[in-house]
Amino acid sequence: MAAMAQYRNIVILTGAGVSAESGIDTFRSEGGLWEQHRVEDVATPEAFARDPDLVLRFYDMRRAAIQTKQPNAAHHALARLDSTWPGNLLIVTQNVDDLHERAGARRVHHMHGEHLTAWCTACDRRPRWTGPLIERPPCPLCGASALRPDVVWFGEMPYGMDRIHAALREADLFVSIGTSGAVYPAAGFVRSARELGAATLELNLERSRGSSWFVETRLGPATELVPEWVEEVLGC
Ligand code: BV8
Repeated sequence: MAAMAQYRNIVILTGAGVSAESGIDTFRSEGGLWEQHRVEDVATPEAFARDPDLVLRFYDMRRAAIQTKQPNAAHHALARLDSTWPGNLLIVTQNVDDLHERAGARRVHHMHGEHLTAWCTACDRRPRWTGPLIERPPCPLCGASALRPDVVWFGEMPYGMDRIHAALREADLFVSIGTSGAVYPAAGFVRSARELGAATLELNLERSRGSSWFVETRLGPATELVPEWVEEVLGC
């Protein structure tokens, strides 16, 4: 791949692998979240309708857990890139944790939602929320007991697809970090980026399902690969 410094508009897609070394479970790995819970039992609107307590407990557990974790060197390197990159840059994350922001990144878009906001289905607003939802607490904005996790469940439309597609149209470099390429539409972004003429780079522990769409793949832990790559891009 050509020298990194020549690129101007970068889209970075991150997945669970970028937070793995912060101690947050990934989904599909040994003992990952989807090994402990069936997706259709905890991460679909049907599951929430069928057994809301099971779903609320699942997200209460994860919401509490991420608040005990810290950003790692990969999050910090991306925050440094975000704060110094003169061109367009968007970190599109599939993660619902807040480690990118806690590392200082600002140009971050959570396409699958966030643990630390709740969605009030009565007033359709999203108040910041750090506590449990199992007791059906009232919405702090409208008082209704209609709060649900502010995450995109399977079968639901991801957030801000227009913003993502606009960034992909501008991008001359698409970088994917710590994702298995198993979940759509995120797994299809590399193909769109490639077809739109962008260079494509994958940084992952193992080849993802969409690996063949990447011009370059670098294998290893995010806390090593990402700081190295950011050094290259910033040329210093
Ligand atoms: C939708 C929030 C309509 C909740 C999540 C096309 C084909 C087939 C199926 C579909 C399709 N289109 C839609 C579907 C259905 C479905 C889907 O993709 N199903 C899959 C399972 C086949 N998609 C949907 O339902 C989506 N909605 O399609 O709406 C629509 C239609 C048209 C256009 C737009 C919309 C909604 C999907 C979102 C679901 N919500 N999360 C929650 O978190 O609980 S998905 C959730 O799982 C994550 O957000 C993430 O997206 C996904 C997990 O994937 P990864 O992050 O990649 O994690 P994983 O564990 O799999 O892999 C980790 C990787 O990291 C591995 O590769 C590993 O090697 C690497 N790694 C590990 N450690 C490290 C590391 N790398 C570096 N360093 C390390 N240390």
